[in-house]
Amino acid sequence: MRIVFLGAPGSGKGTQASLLKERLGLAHISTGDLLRAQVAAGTELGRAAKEVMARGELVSDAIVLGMLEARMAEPDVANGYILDGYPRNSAQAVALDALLDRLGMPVDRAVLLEVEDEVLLVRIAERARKEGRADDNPESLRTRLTVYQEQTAPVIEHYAGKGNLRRVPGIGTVEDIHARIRDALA
Ligand code: B4P
Repeated sequence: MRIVFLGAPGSGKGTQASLLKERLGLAHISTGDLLRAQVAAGTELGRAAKEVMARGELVSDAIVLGMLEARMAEPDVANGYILDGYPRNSAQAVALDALLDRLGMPVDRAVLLEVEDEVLLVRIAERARKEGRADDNPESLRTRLTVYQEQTAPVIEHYAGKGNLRRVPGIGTVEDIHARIRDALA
């Protein structure tokens, strides 16, 4: 199974993708996690991405695509994948289609986690308290939500047009939402 997860920051993409990876044995590819690993390692790429991420803006398409291409070449991806956090704008959606066509691994399902903004704010505030991520502050979160509305929301139409979009309510317990996702993938 090859899946793309869509949803606003805090909608539970990372949480649900980890659970699906565990249960279905798929590769979980989070561009946010890949970028944070580069920042933590202090690589040239990480240095370029660090401030952009902390502000809540999108890292350049070329950087993220290069990183994704390298990850997609790893052997575990052959069993299926969950893409979490990519694509995040229309240009990335087009680039992803081209990459996956080349690899012969097209997307089977796009899952959109739908959560109201008020709930997102509460979840991110809670994560800020627990984990202290550089972009989990009120100002960056506002930027991330605006970026999501302006740049990422159009990607939903990209997958709706292909007929493989499934909308899943993202409120409730993690297990309840997981069960809804499993139904949506069946
Ligand atoms: P991401 O790492 O993708 O961050 P995110 O959108 O906030 O989602 P995340 O997966 O972390 O949150 P989740 O919903 O799981 O991106 C971070 C930054 O990296 C971006 O702003 C950008 O700068 C850069 N970036 C990443 N990809 C890029 C790309 N393709 N192009 C350019 N730049 C890119 O969870 C949020 C919280 O909610 C968690 O604490 C969780 O415990 C909690 N939660 C989850 N489910 C819950 C539930 N059911 N009930 C209660 N709480 C729940």
